[in-house]
Amino acid sequence: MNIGIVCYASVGGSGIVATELGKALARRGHEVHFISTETPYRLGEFQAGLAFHQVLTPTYPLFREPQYLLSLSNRIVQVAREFRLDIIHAHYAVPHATAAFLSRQVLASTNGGSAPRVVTTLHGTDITLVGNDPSYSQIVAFSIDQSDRVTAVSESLRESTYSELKVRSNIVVIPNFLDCSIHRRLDVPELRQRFTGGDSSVKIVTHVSNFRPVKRIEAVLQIFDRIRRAVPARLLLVGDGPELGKASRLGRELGITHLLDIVGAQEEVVPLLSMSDVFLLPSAQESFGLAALEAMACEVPVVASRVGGLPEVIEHGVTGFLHPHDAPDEMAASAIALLTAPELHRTVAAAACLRVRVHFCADRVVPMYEECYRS
Ligand code: GMT
Repeated sequence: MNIGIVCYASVGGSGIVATELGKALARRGHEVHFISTETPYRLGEFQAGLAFHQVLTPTYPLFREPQYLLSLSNRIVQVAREFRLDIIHAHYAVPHATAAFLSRQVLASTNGGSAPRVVTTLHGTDITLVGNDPSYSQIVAFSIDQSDRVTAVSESLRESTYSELKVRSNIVVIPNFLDCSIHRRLDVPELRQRFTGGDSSVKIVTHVSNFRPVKRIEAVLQIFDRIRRAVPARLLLVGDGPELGKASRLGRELGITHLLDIVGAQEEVVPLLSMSDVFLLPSAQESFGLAALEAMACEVPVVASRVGGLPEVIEHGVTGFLHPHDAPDEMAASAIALLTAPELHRTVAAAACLRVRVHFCADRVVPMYEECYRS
């Protein structure tokens, strides 16, 4: 099939999932055309069957507002015509489902009613934080309902879409996934030594995100502050975003700056996760929690909030620990238990990794998208 994947290129779960899906589909013999403002993050080396088409949004002094929806829709029309797309797959509803709908209308009107089919995948904040804002909600709900197929990355997100946007479409849950040949724990003794100074008693507590308010960076620091009082530990912060400055400021206020390793946005997270002992994800909302899945695949137990789709990824007490998002004491207690009881750590790490391999690898999940396209 010829598939156009519309996604955000910036660092974030929806773009990563869209990129991994495109790469996997190309390996399975499909022709995939990414349509985005920049080469998608994590696209990596050239791969046969993959092409990238840039969306350029011209500016004009009369407009204060960039016309992204129009330039994107126009680009989809061009790519669909030139490469005879069968499917336009919009990742993240805002405004990609609307752009896909608009371009399908244009294509159908100039081709005797025939046009590619539109699939929209809902990722989370496109519904729970942005899409349900009264400034957008009517158009977002309409555009989702105009899609030929709609998928959501968790049951929780499916339910929120029905309850918050009153969408009528049948939403199919297709969970997020990883390329499990890449997402596996590596042996990285030298890297670990760089961060621990060679002291084997020092534990590495890690958080990876795009540092938005929804990730609750203050909670990451508060939980770590409790952990380091009980166990020698360092906090590794990976990623970038508007709240990263807050991490440094809170670190200073808590007097733990010397225990922080802030490495910014990194394309290769597997080596960093492979040297980690515990992963913290105290988000206020998380439709799925791809970062948690990546940690679990690298045998790092996750301590996270019991919100959104995280309970569909982590079974409390078996493959990680879940607590109310505003319970730093409970989260710290679980992390300390993991860091001080090697047998518990081994059992949870192994169960987490097994859960990823059984349920969340590309070989299991990508055929679900193919089935969706075929239908
Ligand atoms: O979490 C973010 O801020 C980024 C956002 C995105 O669109 O990239 O992530 C959402 O989609 C991911 C991929 O499906 C999910 O794993 C994240 O849980 C979800 N984030 C939230 O729901 C807050």
